[in-house]
Amino acid sequence: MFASLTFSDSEAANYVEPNTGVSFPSVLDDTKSLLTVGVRKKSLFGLKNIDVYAFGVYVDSNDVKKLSEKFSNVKENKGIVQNILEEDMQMKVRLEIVYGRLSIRSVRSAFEESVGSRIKKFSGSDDKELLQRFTSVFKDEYKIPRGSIIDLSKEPGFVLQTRIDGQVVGSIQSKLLCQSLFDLYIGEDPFDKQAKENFELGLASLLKK
Ligand code: DAO
Ligand code: DAO
Repeated sequence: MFASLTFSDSEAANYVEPNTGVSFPSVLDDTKSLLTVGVRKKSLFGLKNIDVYAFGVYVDSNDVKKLSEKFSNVKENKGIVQNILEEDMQMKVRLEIVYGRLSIRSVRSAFEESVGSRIKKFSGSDDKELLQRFTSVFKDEYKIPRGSIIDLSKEPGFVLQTRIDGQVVGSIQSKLLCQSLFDLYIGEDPFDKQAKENFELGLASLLKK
């Protein structure tokens, strides 16, 4: 599926996101498989698009096996993707920052806009309390220079856990927040359309196994 599969040693394979050159391990936490990579862009002053971060989306292979039984009758991949956003299955999106001048303030306001719009879409109303519960983990003293790695993982029971460079900075139990966050990458109107298509293809082939 990816043009640039490289093997750094006999075990570990990495996928390189071609626009940014960022590489992602094909397996994380022993059981999570990389299904797609992509780029989050943002337009600055309506003038130019900057690459903010590269991302990789992982699904837990054991959870996918369970799903394949549940969805054995669903023929269309699209339906499955919408369904897995609502399932209690482990997933992870890893972000690697490529924009060198990211401030916590801009992360907070981008998050309120992107995740906020999804919360509204799924729940029909603004949930300022939920957004603030999440953005309160974005402490002003955190630094996220180019190369920082942010892992957002959906843990059992719809717990969204955030890690910066491996360190846990917050965990929030909310199905709505989990669904809204992953919708940005694999939902109806994703940041990177090609990445979403590759996710669907990857998931379909995992489900056939
Ligand atoms: O410097 O004001 C600026 C422009 C920054 C654009 C910020 C986009 C933030 C996107 C979310 C990043 C999440 C880690
Ligand atoms: O790209 O709009 C977006 C959504 C990105 C979600 C980013 C969450 C970042 C959490 C960590 C912040 C660290 C200060």
